[in-house]
Amino acid sequence: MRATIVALILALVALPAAAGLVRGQADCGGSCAETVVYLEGAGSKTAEEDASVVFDQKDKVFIPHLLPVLQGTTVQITNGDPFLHNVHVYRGKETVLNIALPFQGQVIPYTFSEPGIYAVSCDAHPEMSAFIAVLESPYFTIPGEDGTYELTEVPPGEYTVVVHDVKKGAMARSQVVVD
Ligand SMILES: [Cu+2]
Repeated sequence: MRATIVALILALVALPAAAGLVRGQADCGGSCAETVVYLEGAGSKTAEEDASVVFDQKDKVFIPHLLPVLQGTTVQITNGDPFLHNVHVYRGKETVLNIALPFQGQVIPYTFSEPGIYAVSCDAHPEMSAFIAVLESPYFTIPGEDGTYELTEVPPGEYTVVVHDVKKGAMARSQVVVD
């Protein structure tokens, strides 16, 4: 696995002018765990109907801690623990979803149609917290721990790169031209 990753990194380094690549360094102010990077100006898109991703709960931790998705994506909210979780999703102070998952292996699909930052908590375990970032752009990623990020297969054009700390609400914007 590690050899594969190294090979991939070498391949990218060997192609510095790869078309459609946006690469940068986010200043996350310590941890990048709550930062998402995405492009504005790529036009608004909605996920295909069959697009789905998993948002799990394991050992009283939401996995992943920050889930970025394209608007219209159906998220499979899953309980990987052998005890009850109650998933409570807020946008601002408004509850958009409040569901109990009492059984291990239980899955409840929910489609996030409205863009925005959603905070997720579990009413049964106050220590659990996570975020779901619902984006209008399909070009997004979570930076590495060192702040580096890459967006690939971006069509040519001029975009705004947004580095968004979803917990602090802080955003940094910069312009980029993709050849
Ligand atoms: Cu819980």
